[in-house]
Amino acid sequence: YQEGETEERTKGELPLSDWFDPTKRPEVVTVTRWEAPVIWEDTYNTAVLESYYAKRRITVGLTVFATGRYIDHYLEEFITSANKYFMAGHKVIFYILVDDMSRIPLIELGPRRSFKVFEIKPEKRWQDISMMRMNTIAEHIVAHIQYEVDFLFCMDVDQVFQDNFGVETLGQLVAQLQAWWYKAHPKEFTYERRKQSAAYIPYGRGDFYYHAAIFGGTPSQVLNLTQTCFKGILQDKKNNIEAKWHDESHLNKYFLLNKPTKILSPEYCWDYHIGLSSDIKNVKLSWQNKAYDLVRNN
Ligand code: 2GW
Ligand code: MN
Repeated sequence: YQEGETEERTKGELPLSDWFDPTKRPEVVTVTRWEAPVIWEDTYNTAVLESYYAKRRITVGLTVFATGRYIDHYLEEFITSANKYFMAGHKVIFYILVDDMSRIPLIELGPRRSFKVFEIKPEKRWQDISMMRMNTIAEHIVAHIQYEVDFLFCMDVDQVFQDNFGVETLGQLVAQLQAWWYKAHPKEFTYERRKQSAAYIPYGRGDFYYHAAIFGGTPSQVLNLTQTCFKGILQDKKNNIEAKWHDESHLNKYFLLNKPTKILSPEYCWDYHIGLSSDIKNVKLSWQNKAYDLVRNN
């Protein structure tokens, strides 16, 4: 395989130096080897970004899946907090995918926010629930999302927004650093290490351990990502192998070969169980407690 930079990385974007200052956080990695920004609190200028995006009248999409008990456990808090903190002031469309329409909570959204609900068929295994999202997202991008939004994020439902998750996160292809691994050495990353899997990454390779709980970009970039990951998932099924962390393993392989044009610091998806860290200055979204006893029955 060949690693390459994602094409058109800065097409139509505000020049990085106008709003991003990597020297503001010298204690953490703020620029990758391939010169993509890693967005940390204090590195970005919100005023400059907001005036740029106000003129462009952007719409941002956000997909979220909830099946089974995840509807009652997590969906309401996720949407309620996103309503408040996700792209505040900008037009947002929530794409909510559930296996039971009748259990959608009643949610009042603020101005410039709307939602579309879709029914998906329940999968028997939780691994398949997680992995099938790649296919469902791709299908919805092709069918309608590509005509409806300028940027799209795809997120896990078991998390809650705590503060502004704003336009500084927008880009062609956006990846999230996994909070537990952002300081680890690549040889420790829990990538898929078996050659038989499409998600295989050999020891000695890999840049970061990315979290599948948040990824995004333009609809065309997210389409390519989700289609490619799903192809890998299907190939693995044919070969009777399942990657260690399911869709997340395939996502990490994708981002190895297609470098993200922007990376979000763990402040954008923090797990408070890690404990206090001086690197984490402003938590924008935090993991919810896992109700394993309730939800993981296999
Ligand atoms: C998942 C695991 C065990 C039992 C149930 C489920 C489950 C997941 C479910 O019953 N219903 C449901 O809608 N989901 C969706 O799949 C939901 O959107 C959830 O956020 C997502 C991923 O499952 P989750 O959040 O329980 O898995 P995590 O937090 O351990 O996720 C990481 O690893 C996953 C693969 O194992 C995914 O890559 C995920 O994106 C990662 O954050
Ligand atoms: Mn999750």
